[in-house]
Amino acid sequence: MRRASTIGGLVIAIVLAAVAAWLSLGRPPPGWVVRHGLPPAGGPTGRAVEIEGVRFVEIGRGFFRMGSEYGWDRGDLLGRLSALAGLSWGRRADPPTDEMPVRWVEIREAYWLAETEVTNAQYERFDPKHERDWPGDDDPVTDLDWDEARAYCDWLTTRGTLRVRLPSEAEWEYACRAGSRTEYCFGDDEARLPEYGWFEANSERRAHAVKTRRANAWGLFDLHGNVWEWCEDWYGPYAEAPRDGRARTAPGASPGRVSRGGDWRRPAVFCRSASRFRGDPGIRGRSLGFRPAASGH
Ligand SMILES: [Ca+2]
Repeated sequence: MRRASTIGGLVIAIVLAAVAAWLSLGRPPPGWVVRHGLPPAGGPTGRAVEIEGVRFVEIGRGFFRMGSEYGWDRGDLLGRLSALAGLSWGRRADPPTDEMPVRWVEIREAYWLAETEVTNAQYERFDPKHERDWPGDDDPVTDLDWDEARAYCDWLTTRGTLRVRLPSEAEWEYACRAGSRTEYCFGDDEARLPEYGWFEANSERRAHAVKTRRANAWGLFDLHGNVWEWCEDWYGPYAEAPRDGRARTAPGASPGRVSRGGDWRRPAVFCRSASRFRGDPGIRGRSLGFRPAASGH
């Protein structure tokens, strides 16, 4: 009898600790809102600009929780609850990944982000000789390394009034999440991913025209899947990454660069909002494209 009540007390304690931890995780660090006067997630400002056929939407400053609490495997409910209470019961997220730990990141400046991946037709205004991997004008352009993607951004800068560049990893995830804290922009249930993205289960082993799946809550397309998207960051653990929305650039550290979002040939888990991929800046491929960001105005 005494044993049963002890176990009951332990379970109640764990549940209470888990609820307290969950509530504290859901809030910004003390003082952030007051100090920065920021909305939790700024979202689109309603302004848009088009440069050489690429439509950019402006995204307001704000802050968000970057990364994943569970990584590649969410574990089971007991594992998640006991982890919050500092115990190791049940099946936990395992192994820890480079998406951890979750941390608050402030996007200090409003910025612009292309609403889709760059398409063949858009890229060919810059380089008409680039050979297409995918036939359609509106299919994403691929087979470009990190420097080539940046060269296109530099060219776009000369064609408008914004300074065009690759997005930082933080800007990318902030936009992908669009205010969500779940594994995908629409929630945790990967059964809904086919509505939002092209990936292994629905792509028929090819990339698809952009903007043919649903937009996220901020009006952005194909962040989950279709093609990976180069970011400006040099790959590294989050412990060394900026928390102000800037890209991590650390010459001499990892030779890898970050790309985000998964692609047409990968399972859903690669397409989660927090999923990161490390690639040498010289790699190219039929599943790797990009989406420019911009500063200015
Ligand atoms: Ca994508």
